[in-house]
Amino acid sequence: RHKFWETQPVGQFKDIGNSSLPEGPIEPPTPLSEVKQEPYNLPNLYEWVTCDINSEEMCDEIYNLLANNYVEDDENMFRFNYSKEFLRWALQPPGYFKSWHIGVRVKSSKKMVAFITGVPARIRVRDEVVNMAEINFLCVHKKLRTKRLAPVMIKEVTRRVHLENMWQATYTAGVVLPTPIATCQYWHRSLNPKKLIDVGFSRLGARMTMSRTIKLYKLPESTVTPGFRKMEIHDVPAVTRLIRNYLSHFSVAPDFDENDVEHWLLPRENVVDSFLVESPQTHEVTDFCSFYTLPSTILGNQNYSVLKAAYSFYNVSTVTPLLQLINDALIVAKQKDYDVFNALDVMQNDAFLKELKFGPGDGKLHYYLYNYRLRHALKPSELGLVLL
Ligand code: YNC
Ligand code: MG
Repeated sequence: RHKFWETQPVGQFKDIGNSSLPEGPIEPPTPLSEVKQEPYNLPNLYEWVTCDINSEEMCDEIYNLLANNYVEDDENMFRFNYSKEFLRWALQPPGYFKSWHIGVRVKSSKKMVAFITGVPARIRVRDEVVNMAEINFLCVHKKLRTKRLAPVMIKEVTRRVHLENMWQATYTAGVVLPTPIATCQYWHRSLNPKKLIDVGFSRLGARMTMSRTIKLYKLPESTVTPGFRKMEIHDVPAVTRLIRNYLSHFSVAPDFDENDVEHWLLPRENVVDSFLVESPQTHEVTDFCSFYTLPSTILGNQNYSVLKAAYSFYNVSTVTPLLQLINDALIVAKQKDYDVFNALDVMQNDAFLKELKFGPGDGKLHYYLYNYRLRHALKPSELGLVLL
């Protein structure tokens, strides 16, 4: 059924429920000298390219490939529209490898037709911190689909990850593959209900009028928590302590150090927003919330072309109630003109989704590990990881 995935060191469907298999790596590392030194073969018309995301021209080519060919919803009404600034951020965390930013071009025209990326991350699985690759942005041009190019892309990124002496990876996908470590759901909180209904993102509820709907989702003009402010560079040590302690409670979570926190959580305009609560009394940082910016192109609407979406990233509440903290995040997202605030049911998000008027989305997001077996699938609330 999965001609490619059956050959890979991933949990297989036939092994589900077999508790005699140990947790941990499926295959041991091989000596680096035994890792294939040359790239995998592509069909003859195509060639590999290692992408320089800092080059304006290359960044444009990658942006355009993804903007026209990357992930769409099931009804093909929306397509992710990652910005160039976002891609530069996502692909250049501390210790990144340029060799893991992999494109495929048509030899004759040099047109970019496929892409896949990895970035390094320390991911803790239960008590073990594992050096992994986070794989993302796998994309094959619409005209080259179902020609088995994706397995070649995956094998090539795997080879380049192995060359850096890393043997595990994590990734998420909307499709079911062998086999998810967790299956999560997106929830959506309307900030601009009229536009969301006009573009077909949401529907008017039963026995609801537009004006009642607008009133239902109305938010205060400004945040309510005393000491709530934007994160700044001098907050990195305090935020790192807060986040590390919080993430230690989940079965799978990143092992962030101060450099990671500075990269992933320090605010960048139109890419990532982070806020914290500094106690007006003690000046301690007690709470934190963040979201990243990922617009979607609206396909075939007369009135609107872009849906502005915020995605809940990492949140920690120790003093401010989580509901109030996230409500303040909704308020700033509304101030910044986002149309919708999205969140997965990971970590403790379940505790605020319904109360803050998020509605469940259709479609799931499956989380995976490569070359690492877990005995049982995790509940979304056991996951402390958000990928972009
Ligand atoms: C997917 N999303 O099952 P079998 S998510 C992984 N992730 O293999 P073909 C996928 N595998 O079942 P197409 C996948 N989607 O026969 C499909 N597959 O064993 C598998 N869409 O290949 C599929 N981006 O080339 C099948 O299919 C085989 O032309 C079929 O290409 C697929 O970034 C794709 O959704 C997704 O651009 C490129 O449809 C294409 O359809 C496309 O004939 C729109 O492929 C965009 C889209 C995916 C977003 C993502 C995470 C990717 C993870 C990849 C796996 C990483 C493994 C770890 C590597 C490092 C290891 C170390 C160490
Ligand atoms: Mg293909």
